[in-house]
Amino acid sequence: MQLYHHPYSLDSQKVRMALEEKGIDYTSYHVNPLTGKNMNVDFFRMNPSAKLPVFQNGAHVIYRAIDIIQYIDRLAVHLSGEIPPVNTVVNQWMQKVDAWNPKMFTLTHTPVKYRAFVSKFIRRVLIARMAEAPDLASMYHVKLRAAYETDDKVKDPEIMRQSEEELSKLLDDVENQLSKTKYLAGDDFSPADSMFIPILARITLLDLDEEYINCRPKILEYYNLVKHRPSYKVAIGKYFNGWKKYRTLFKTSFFLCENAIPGTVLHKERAWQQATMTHHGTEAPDLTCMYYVKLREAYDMEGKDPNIMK
Ligand SMILES: N[C@@H](CCC(=O)N[C@@H](CS)C(=O)NCC(=O)O)C(=O)O
Repeated sequence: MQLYHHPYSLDSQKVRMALEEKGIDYTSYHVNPLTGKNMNVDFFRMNPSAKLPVFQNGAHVIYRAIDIIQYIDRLAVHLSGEIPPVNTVVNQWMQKVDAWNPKMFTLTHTPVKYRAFVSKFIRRVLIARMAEAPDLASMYHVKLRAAYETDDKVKDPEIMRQSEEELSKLLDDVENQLSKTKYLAGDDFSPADSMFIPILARITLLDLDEEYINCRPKILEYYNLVKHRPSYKVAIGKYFNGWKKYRTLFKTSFFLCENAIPGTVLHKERAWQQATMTHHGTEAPDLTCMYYVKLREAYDMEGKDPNIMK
């Protein structure tokens, strides 16, 4: 079994916690979305959404965190030989937690300068990969368009308000539940907890504990309790406790700075794109014109961004 994931990715953390809780062994592959590694051709070919995590068991590939966790659960039951009834309470909580999308919340609480820098870098990677694998150009194009849409959305104060409101509502429901039970779906730890705890860790990473956690005593107590679990330590604590948080973040910023020095990525990639285009043009002359249309569109989108050439 293989898991493609990254310590930064909240949805990956959910799956990693569930795997640790069940004691399931797997081969781990780190794919850093902040450095555009999820756009690498081999990975993108397997998973054109480029989203993490991806779980593979033989020919079986699963893409959504909730589906992976349900699969792991069934697998663990199968291995232990017992067949407990389907726990609807656990499932309901899993669906509820899954319904909150952390993307806009995270982006709107990330400093603008850093956000713009990463976004520009990712768009350049996308354009370069498009030229590298012209057969995937239209899929890369979908991602590029989505990246521009996200850039627009993130500037909308209403989007920020909405994501904050949805999170507060989820936390209020959890607070209420934790006043009745020790864990989310009862008095035993369940996959619903594996899905929820990374949300608390994200709030901490964004330095928002005061606003969202400390004011909810039951959640605070629960958070302090679950932080002692080995699954939390392996999936989250290991990367984000104290100074390690800065080491994890530093590794990515170092990569981004190295590759963003003017004249390296952009010019090298452009020269290379020309070569690739010529190569593919010769290989499939009937498609040359379409390749150029895709690349031209990508460059046009790039040109529309007032910051991209700075
Ligand atoms: N519905 C998916 C969402 C996965 C997702 O959005 N993953 C983020 C990281 S937590 C990602 O890979 N983003 C990179 C991208 O969209 O290019 C799931 O539950 O697994």
